[in-house]
Amino acid sequence: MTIFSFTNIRPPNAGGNTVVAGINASGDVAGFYEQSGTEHGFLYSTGNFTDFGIVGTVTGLNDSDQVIGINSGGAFIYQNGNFTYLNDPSGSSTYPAAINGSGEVAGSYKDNSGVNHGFIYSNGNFTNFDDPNAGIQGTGVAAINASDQVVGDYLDNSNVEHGFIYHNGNIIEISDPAAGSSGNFSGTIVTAINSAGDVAGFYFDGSGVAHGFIYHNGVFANFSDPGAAPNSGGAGTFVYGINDSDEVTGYYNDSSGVSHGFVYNGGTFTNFSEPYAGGSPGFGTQPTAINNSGQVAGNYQSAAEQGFIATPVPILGGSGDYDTDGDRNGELLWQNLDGTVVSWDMNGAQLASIATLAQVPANWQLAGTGHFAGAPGSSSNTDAIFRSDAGDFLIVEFSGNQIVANQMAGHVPTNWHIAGIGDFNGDGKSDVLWQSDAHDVLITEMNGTQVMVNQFIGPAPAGGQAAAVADFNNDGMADILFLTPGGDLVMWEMNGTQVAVNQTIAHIPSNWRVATTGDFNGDGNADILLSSETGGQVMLEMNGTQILVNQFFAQIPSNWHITGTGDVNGDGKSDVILTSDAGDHLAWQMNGPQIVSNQLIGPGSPPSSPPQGAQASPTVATMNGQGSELRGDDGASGPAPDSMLGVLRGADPHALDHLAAAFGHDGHFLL
Ligand SMILES: [Ca+2]
Ligand SMILES: [Ca+2]
Ligand SMILES: [Ca+2]
Ligand SMILES: [Ca+2]
Repeated sequence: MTIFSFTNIRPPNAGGNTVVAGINASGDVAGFYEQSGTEHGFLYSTGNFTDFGIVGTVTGLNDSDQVIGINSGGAFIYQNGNFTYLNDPSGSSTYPAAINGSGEVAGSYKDNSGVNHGFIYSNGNFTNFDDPNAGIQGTGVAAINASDQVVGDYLDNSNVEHGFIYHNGNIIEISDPAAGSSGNFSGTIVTAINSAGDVAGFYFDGSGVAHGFIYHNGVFANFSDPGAAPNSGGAGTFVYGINDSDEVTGYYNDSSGVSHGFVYNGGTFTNFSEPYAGGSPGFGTQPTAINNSGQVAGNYQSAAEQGFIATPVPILGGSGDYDTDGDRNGELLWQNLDGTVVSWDMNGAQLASIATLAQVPANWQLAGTGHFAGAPGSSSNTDAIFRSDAGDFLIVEFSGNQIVANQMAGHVPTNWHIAGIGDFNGDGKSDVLWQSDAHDVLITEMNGTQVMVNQFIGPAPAGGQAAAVADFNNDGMADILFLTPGGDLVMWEMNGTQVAVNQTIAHIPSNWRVATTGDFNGDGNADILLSSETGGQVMLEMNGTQILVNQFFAQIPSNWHITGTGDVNGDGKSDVILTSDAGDHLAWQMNGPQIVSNQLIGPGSPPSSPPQGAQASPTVATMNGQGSELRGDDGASGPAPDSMLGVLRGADPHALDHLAAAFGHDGHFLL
């Protein structure tokens, strides 16, 4: 199980669909986007886009940022502003499918009869090849690895797909023995090969349902995503990428026909959806490639088709008091990618120390923090809850940096997910909120590590998703915030397992989501932080179901993400933790919707230079006026002014009109 953060790939001039073709070892991606009826190629690298003009298509890139595609000159390799053309002299319509680290390109061309043939291009020379079993459409090519092994597929004379590996004049046929051999969806399709020569792809069974496979030395390992609802031919599990650790990526179709991404690694699936992906049948989230860092690139459906990078990130379990220095600052509890669980002792943005608390197996995941053993302020430290891929959950109680209890608490089927931690019945001890894939809601009332009551509550409102658990009315009992597919924010004020108040509090546009909650103004009522697909940040200060303040307060670059909250300076107001794709962390010390300090988290004194890629967004400038002020530098003391994030400060706390004007909405940002 992996947690991903998502970077939206949206070139500045994109006016329609954006398609991502591949990702390299550095996390750079290449693709093309629509602008005024034409398609432009782009390379995205560490937050910056390079546009290389009108293209027919872009199909891939290598670790040296050589990009391949087709433009008016034919097939090309683009690098650093220069085009090299590689049109196979044996035919026409040269299609470059993939490029390896040596700059060798594999692809196909058409002969005078329109039949496809494979080629390898290396330093100006072409080697052409065919699979001898290919039918009248010829040989198609998908990928090439560092050893010049090329994979592809062909239709035989019975219109059944087969894959192959071509290397040095030899062909190995790849036909999964479980594949069907008749019908519209039949046979084996090869899509990827890694540096060890392991091949990935998918096959259609006798019913036309797709399943994934990895092929290694003549042996097929087949797999199907458990979320796939293969109730018809042409649906199922589709594989498009493999890395050198044999992690594969692709997508599956759910029972509604909507696509979701997965990474499959040694028998374990991590399923995911880009957070802003729409839910129309036929699309959704569709990965296309995975690099050796486990970063996945692909496309998702929003207002138009968009690209994404999914980057594996450490899990922020939450904020609490794990230390013994008594400074009352909320330390941060993380599960790192290597499974170590660490506590960061915070002093504002300064990282005073790191304590390693535990090492958990790869199939266990930090799912949140709470006070299972007792109320905060007593002798009890904050506790943590972990969930396994098999559905078990356990509670870990801390005293200082020592684990004093480590207790298996129960088992809940894996189609149920921990949606939040909070004290629903006000006994001072945390409880657990669960939500199922079918959108049902369950509360487990806990007494320390003991399950007291498993109470089925019922379906979430309007098929919604629990977005947060927090005490919005400061009555000591946790409440639940849902976001429905239609964009309604619905609050359940809870009294134990009873829904005391069930109220729609706002309607938000389809490209906004709940990022996190916290008490940002310190009045005891939890507040809501909303984020947009394009990096806008809005704070809703709450009093129960009432929105007291609704304010746009920041715009962040696409490669920075809100990770969670914690009170890092101990002033009783929640602060916001952000993480970049490069793994840097930033703390926003908050006073309501105002960012009073904006600094990289690190040991020692905070750095004086702003983080790379974090800068004022030009789109925010259009929001000036009507009592709002675009701040360059707020003049606050300290070396890292707010200028790096272009914070908008509004005199009018109800920034509804400014929001509507800024985003071109119809004034219905929040109703
Ligand atoms: Ca409780
Ligand atoms: Ca409450
Ligand atoms: Ca508050
Ligand atoms: Ca604070």
